Amino acid sequence: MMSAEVANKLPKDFIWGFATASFQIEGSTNVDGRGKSIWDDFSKQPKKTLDGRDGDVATDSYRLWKEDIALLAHYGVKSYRFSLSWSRIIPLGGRNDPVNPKGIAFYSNLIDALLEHGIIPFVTLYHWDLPQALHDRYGGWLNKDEIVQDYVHYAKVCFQAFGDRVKHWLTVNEPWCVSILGYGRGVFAPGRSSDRERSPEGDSSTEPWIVGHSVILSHAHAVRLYREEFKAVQGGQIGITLNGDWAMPYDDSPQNVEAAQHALDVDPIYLGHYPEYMKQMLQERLPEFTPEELKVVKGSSDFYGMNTYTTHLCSGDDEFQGFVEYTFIRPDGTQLGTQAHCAWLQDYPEGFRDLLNYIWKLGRCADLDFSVTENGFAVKDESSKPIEEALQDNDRVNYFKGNTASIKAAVLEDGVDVRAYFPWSFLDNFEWADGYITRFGVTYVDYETQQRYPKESAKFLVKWFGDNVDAGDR
Ligand code: PNW
Repeated sequence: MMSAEVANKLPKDFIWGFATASFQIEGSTNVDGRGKSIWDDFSKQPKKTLDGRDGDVATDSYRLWKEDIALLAHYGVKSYRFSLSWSRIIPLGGRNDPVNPKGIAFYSNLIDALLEHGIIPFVTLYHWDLPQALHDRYGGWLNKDEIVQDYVHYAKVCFQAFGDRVKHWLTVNEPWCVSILGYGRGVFAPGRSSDRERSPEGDSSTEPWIVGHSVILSHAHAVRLYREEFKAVQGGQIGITLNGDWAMPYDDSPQNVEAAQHALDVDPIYLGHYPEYMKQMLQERLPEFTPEELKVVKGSSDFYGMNTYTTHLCSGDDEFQGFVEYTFIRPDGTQLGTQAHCAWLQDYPEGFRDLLNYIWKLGRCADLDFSVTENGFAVKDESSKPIEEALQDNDRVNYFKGNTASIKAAVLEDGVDVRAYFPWSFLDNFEWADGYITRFGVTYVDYETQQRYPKESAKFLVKWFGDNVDAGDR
């Protein structure tokens, strides 16, 4: 019989750890044969990052990886989610281009060292750092036929090199950011947009949907390859991770209720088709899947991977056409929660619990379990404070207090089967268009010395998981 204490804890196989991504932490962009990624030059162009700084050094983790693993082990994490740099592994990116043994060796050593410390590697193949050569050669994600083949080849190289030890694969991180931020708003590399003040070329009315389509197909073909050629022997799981924030109607008017529902609609990987309202809105601008492609796309994730940060209030105008407006301000003028350093994030843990329940009900139909692969908070003014003060990251501690309580309630009271939880991020790091000004880390990084300092939030999370996950027989 389970003791009362065990029943009050998350199950012993619950995975928790911290997440990062290659371009945000590695630096050393021109060593050991690495090719350029689309973020290398983009981040060096004027006004692309808030502080004008690039990713050449970042948190220097390509050199300091042993220290980083020692810190992860000190925290006692069960797992570490990180991404592979395509440009280190195949510097020019393509299926006929050479593989770089030094790139393979770097990740191979990293994986071995994690395993030696008992830390499970959770590996993302693509976290936005496309090899520049593929963008220059044929337009990168804009060219479906070429990119699908090159991406699948890259995935195959990784399954062959690391799949004996890696049992948790994520194909792509957040297709929404890749397509909308990279090709619609143009704020992320490669920075294409119809806004000519921002970008010399690009068409925001078509390109995001072409890119989204290529990303979904690349993911799906890599999963098919894994299932056909690797899964039986290597025995891992593979899936994609999507942005998914909770959406509530601004008020109870029918168009706002509909707007919130649209904001939650899932994509072809789970539905087997694009949501109806998207087809209506975009008409011929939305690419169609051939019946053959759909067979590969539908069901192409072993689990539902979700990056979630916040909750929005949603509204649609009177003639609701599918375009959703988002706000954090309720009709009575109050804010939903504490504002983070970035505009798109407020702390609202109730929404997190609702989202966990909503996704679980959706996924149960398709027999999927799910993992929260990112969740985190950027504290206001953190970068301008002295280190000692920045380590007292109370707003982040409150955020994680609320969200860990929501996970626990969802699992133990609502019966939601969440398998993993990865706070973003292990370290302060290169926060894309925000440069180094916006910090998401549970570990403070002094960018002068590259010293790491655990913040209160790291201490809170380490203790919380120690107290709230069943330790089993260990
Ligand atoms: C995610 N938004 O990006 C990424 O996966 C991380 O690399 C990143 O550092 C982290 O969240 C924090 O930003 C997002 O505008 C970027 O809603 C923008 C949005 C959401 C997620």
